[in-house]
Amino acid sequence: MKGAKMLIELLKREGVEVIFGYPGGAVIDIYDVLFDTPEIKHVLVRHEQGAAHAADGYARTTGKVGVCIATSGPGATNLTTGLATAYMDSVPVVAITGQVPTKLIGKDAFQEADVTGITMPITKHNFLVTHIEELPIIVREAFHIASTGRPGPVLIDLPKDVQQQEAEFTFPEKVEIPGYRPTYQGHINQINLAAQAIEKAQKPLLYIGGGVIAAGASGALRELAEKTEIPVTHTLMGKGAFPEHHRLSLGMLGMHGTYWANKAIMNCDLLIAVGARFDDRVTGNLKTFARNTETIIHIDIDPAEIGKNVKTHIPIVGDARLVLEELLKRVESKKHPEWIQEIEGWKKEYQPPRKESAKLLPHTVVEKVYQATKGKAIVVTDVGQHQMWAAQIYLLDEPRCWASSGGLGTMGYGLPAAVGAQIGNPDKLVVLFSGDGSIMMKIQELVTACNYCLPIKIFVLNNSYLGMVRQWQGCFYKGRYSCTQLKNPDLAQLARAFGAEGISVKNEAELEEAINKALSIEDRPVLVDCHIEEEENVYPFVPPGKSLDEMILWEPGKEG
Ligand SMILES: Cc1ncc(C[n+]2csc(CCOP(=O)(O)OP(=O)(O)O)c2C)c(N)n1
Repeated sequence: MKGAKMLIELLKREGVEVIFGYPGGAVIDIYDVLFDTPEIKHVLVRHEQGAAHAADGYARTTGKVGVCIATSGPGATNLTTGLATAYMDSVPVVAITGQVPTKLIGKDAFQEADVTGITMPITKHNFLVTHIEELPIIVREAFHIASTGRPGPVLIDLPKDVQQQEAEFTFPEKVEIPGYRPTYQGHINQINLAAQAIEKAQKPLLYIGGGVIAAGASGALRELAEKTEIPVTHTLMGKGAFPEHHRLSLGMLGMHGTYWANKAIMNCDLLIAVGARFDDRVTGNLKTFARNTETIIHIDIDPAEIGKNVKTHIPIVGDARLVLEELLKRVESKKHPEWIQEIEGWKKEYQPPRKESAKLLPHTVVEKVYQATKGKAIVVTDVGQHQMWAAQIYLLDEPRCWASSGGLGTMGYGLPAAVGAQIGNPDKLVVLFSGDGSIMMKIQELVTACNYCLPIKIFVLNNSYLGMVRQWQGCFYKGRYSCTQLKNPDLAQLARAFGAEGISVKNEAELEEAINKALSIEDRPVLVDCHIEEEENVYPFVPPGKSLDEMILWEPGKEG
């Protein structure tokens, strides 16, 4: 069997149903096989970065490994932003890139790039296949590495001549990689220590991240929180891991988190971090982070995360679900009425003010979309203020309903990720919140969405600014708005040119009708261009480097 055919057979055996990609000379053999492979749906994107983000959006919302493919050289380098995005957020993706024939490697051949070298720091692992005999085990290992332990992207660079070589097809039953043995079971002694700490704590707090979703630990987490009455705050990546409407949910913490979540972090005596990595957007000033906390428990599958940013007293390396299940057996039912009351007090002390404005407010857009979709959509975002408004206002009760670039903060992620999410969840409603800056970064993927009749609902919070950067310029650079004002095309008209529905909304009165129309369209994407108040800022806001209790709660001079 030829290498290209062997690759596709191996992908089928791995259960791959869809590949996002873009052809080119170095992968033409693979595309030739795909031509005769109806079992695998190939989604033709319009830029390789879109393929990587689509594979990522597919993976985040389905829990399966996302697969993307690109040709050598520029095709492969275009994938890199998507791979780095997936890497930073621990998303399982397998990327396949064509490479120049083995004998030309290192000779500056046409469309040659050292892709394994380039992607080394932004993939969990990568492979250059130099002999066809290695292909079966490499593909198996790639899927194994991408989806086990701490998930992440894995790249397979496949030279053109290897695709054309012949060998017998094999499918290795077992994958055993020397030196790669993720620890799943947490150490029992450590789990016992954690149970004791929970028993002793007066003001415990769970701080959860995307690792809870990756491990399928939401159920165990909820049981633990309820049994021991421990309030829960989540990161941007952990959105949906614990129901946001639950009485024990404090919402998101960190730079744009809730006032009460950040207060709770600064006042808890026990902090239990699960599948979270103490990112600087979460901790604020590390010196003062959780300054009253006596004990920090950190549960994570990746030992490299433990103690990286904060000192941990009880480290537990293991799979979040397995560790929480063990922990559950060892803790007694508890109540913390005083602690809960203290938190309720913070909630009462500060409620975000409702602003009145003649212009359309971003909050109103997210709120109305939330109401119209009954909170049941898969929500995808781009990066900027709109991302934070979506995170703050569109509350989610289920895991895998949220796809947003957290670690890398990649503008342009949203539209292709929404394509991946909709392909992976054909029966679900997919809503994208984007900004006028972000949408233009990957607008070409609107063609993809149109070509595959994907009914994605795109809401652009159009403020004619690179809003988040403008906010920082306003707060820290004396309002010197250098290069952040945008002169945009008519986005609704642009959407129509692509073959999508395009609606322009200028005020609240038009919004409801637009949302209803958008929700009624089932055969193509809809872009609702919402012209919002231009200089609206995101609050609350912990300025960079400040402590979590130094939040700016609302616009200076406006209230409070
Ligand atoms: C690829 C990329 N380039 C630059 C940035 C820096 N950046 C972060 S937020 C932002 C502004 C985003 O503007 P827009 O998409 O219009 O959203 P808004 O903040 O206005 O809601 C920029 C430029 C980034 N995150 N990603």
